[in-house]
Amino acid sequence: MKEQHSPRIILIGRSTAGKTTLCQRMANEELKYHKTQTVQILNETMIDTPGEYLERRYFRGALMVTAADADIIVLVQDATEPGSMFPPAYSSTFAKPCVGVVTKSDLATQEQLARAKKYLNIAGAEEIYVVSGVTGEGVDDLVRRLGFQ
Ligand SMILES: Nc1nc2c(ncn2[C@@H]2O[C@H](COP(=O)(O)OP(=O)(O)OP(=O)(O)O)[C@@H](O)[C@H]2O)c(=O)[nH]1
Ligand SMILES: [Mg+2]
Repeated sequence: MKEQHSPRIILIGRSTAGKTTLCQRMANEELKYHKTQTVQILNETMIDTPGEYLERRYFRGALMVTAADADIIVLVQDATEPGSMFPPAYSSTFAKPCVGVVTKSDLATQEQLARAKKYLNIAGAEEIYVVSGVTGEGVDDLVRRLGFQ
């Protein structure tokens, strides 16, 4: 019989969106900034990707291959970013449940939060969570949804 495991998630979003900070927060690790250079797996459950995987067309194939290992796609959008790298209906390319996460809620205005949610809706996220990796706001709800302890 297959061993029970927490769902494996993959975080996708542009550079500095806050993917690594959120992973560290969800894993209860010390927040330590480092630029993600390559795919990193935390706690055997979180696949953290470099922003370049989304930003550069050349890496999109690698992102699809990496996402094949995941049960849930997590699209990460920085609330303070006045644009989005996610194409419309982006989630449909993965054919997996897709959760949207707006980061940097501690820095954002209501208008910025609403705009970020709209981008994630357009990208096809089925549910959207608003969090701050730095203060931890909203992270507990997300952790429950993702099936972590
Ligand atoms: N205020 C605030 N800062 C944040 C938050 N999340 C991330 N940051 C900051 O934003 C910067 C980038 O965060 P990372 O978590 O490294 O971003 P990333 O998405 O992993 O970026 P890449 O590894 O380059 O793809 C760091 O200086 C973080 O401290 C947040 O929720 N609030
Ligand atoms: Mg990173």
